[in-house]
Amino acid sequence: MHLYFAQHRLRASIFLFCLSLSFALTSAIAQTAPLRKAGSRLPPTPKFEPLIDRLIVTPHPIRGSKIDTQLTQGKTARLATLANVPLTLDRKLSGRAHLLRLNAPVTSSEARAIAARLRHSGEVMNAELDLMMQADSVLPNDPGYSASPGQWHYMAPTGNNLGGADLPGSWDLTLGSETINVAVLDTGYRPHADLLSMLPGYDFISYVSTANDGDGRDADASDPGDFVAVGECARGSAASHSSWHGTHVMGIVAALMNNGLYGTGIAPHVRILPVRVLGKCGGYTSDIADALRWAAGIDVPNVPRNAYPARIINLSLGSSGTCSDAFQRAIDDVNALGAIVVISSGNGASSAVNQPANCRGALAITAHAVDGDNAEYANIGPEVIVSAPGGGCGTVATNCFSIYSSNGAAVYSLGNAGTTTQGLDTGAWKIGTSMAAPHVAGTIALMLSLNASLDRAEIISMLRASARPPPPSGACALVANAGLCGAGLLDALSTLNALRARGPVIQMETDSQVVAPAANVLLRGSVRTADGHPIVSYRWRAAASNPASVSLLNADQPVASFIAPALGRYVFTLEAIDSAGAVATASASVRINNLPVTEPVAEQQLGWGSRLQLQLRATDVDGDALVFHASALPDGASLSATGLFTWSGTAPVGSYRIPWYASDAYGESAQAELMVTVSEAIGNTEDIGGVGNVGNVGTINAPIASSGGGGGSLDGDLTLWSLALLALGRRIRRH
Ligand SMILES: [Ca+2]
Ligand SMILES: [Ca+2]
Ligand SMILES: [Ca+2]
Ligand SMILES: [Ca+2]
Repeated sequence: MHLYFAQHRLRASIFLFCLSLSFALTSAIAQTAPLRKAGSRLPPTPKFEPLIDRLIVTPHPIRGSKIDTQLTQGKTARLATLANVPLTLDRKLSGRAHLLRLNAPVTSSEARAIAARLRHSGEVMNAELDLMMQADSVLPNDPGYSASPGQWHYMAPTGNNLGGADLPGSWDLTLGSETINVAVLDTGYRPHADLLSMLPGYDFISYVSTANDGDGRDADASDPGDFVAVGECARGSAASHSSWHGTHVMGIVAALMNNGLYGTGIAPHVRILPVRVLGKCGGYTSDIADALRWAAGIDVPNVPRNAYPARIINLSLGSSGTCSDAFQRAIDDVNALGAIVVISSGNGASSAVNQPANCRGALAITAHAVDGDNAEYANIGPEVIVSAPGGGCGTVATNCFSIYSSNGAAVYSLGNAGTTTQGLDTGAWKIGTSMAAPHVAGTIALMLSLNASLDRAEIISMLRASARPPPPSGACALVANAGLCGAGLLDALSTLNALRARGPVIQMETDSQVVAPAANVLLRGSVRTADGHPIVSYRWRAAASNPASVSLLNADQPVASFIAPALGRYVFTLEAIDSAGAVATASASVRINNLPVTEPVAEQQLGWGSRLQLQLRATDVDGDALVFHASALPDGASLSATGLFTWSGTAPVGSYRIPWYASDAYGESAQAELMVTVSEAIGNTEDIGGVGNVGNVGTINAPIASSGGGGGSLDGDLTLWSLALLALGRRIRRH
């Protein structure tokens, strides 16, 4: 076994030598191992939200006010008309509430719109979704988490999976805090349905040919793809598809949990700061060193200051060689600010850790397979802190290929279907030390969410002390490798338990609130103390970066409060000190959300059979994106999510009141009514507008058959058509 291992490392060193020659001009490459054995066990890629088929509706308490006290089948029918969906009364609940059923499940966003229509009708006091609650024990429902082999790399170590990072128990303590920022220096990000919106990052790639986005450095850190043709990176280098490597790494840190999509991340509530440093063929040391400093909040010439400094910086990249001076000085600078730099050890199958993971002050992370054995590709060395799941085959496995399904499993996270430029969202399996590093970055994010006062040395010491020993049959148990694999296998739950033994930790019960202006906002931290050490002091403080000052009530208690200002996002930090003098701090964020405001629309006149098209408008002082919707639209009318209302007046002559809504991202809606009078007018009423001077597109008198969007011109055909419709219309109206 030992002999095999020695030969293996020797072969790998020759390979590495060739690799470093072919990449002589390229400083750093993403450390995803090639997916040589990509299996067929992909979990299904869902394209839907969770489905909802029940609503809880509460009538008004006092008789005589619209729908009161008790729902009946008749009143339910009226609500169905208002909501514009079939509804049936299921049963009466406690506290005047009633359970209504939709006749078919709808997506949760549709269900929210239906509930909003009922609330805004004023007919009932409240309407809300009958949501499935989760047990306090957090087990993700995301399909990619539990599909076989699923996200084995997060699970508790058991059976054939000795490599799991032991997250499920950790998630009972925290899912991360929205106030913890994790910078990911990588290929940039793809906007993905399973990733929360990114913090405003930066693209540090100076060289246009590497950048592949048409220019040098810029403020858009999205990933345009890093596909290369044969010979593009070096003479004879292979072609490859776009990797979407950064999106995969970000998904491991913070993919959303319990949203029914893909898998989950380790710390789904933390925010990702995307910093783009890798493009076609890799990225340069000069750009990466600048990006390291910027990510931590240090100014870089000709780049706007980073408004969201990160405590944790993940680099899943590197190249062979000793730590360059440029990297060492950048890491020294960010460590001095308290930032923690987590770096993959490299995929050279070598006993030397790549740079910059081998720099002083970096947390070098090697990778292991599902069985806990050091991965066959993973570099090891004295700089390694711990090993984390990277997938692939273990080093000592002699028949990994044949038992791939249990021993060679890859790490499941987020990807993109595009082979060159971007395509649709996907899940993706990848293997490499690139995947191991973000497991540690995510775990540190959980630690800092429970206690942001921890310093680098304490974090390293807890990660090491709580690591599990590597399996005795694996490469890291060999005498020849003593001291080269770090302290063992990452164990998130043991690490968080070590954190709790050290002193108090804070579970922020109001981690991230959205409130209305002038609301009385409660800030609620619950503190878990270490044995025998009660808390002697609490102190809430407002962050210096808040947009305005607020006065905090009960700032020396675990629950403080303040009155919400008119606008903006506020951060507050709770500090708790126990009787042994141990300190914990944690932060909570509060976003003030205002209702959207609709712009008035003048009454519209529509000749029967003509086509009305107009842009409805609304504003949101918070800058939220708005979604338009309507209930009970007349036949032939439609309203797009962007507010484009279109109607051919084929309903009977008369006046129509059409309620419409604009909703922001937090489910707050403004209601307005569009008044349309359909008249018998013959000919062409080239009138309308009615939206004042805000760019309405007016009424277009055009044949329905050519309603592709252009304005109609009054030509002979149109006149004939109008007359024909008029005749048809009269015939209909006689019935
Ligand atoms: Ca650019
Ligand atoms: Ca860019
Ligand atoms: Ca998910
Ligand atoms: Ca808003």
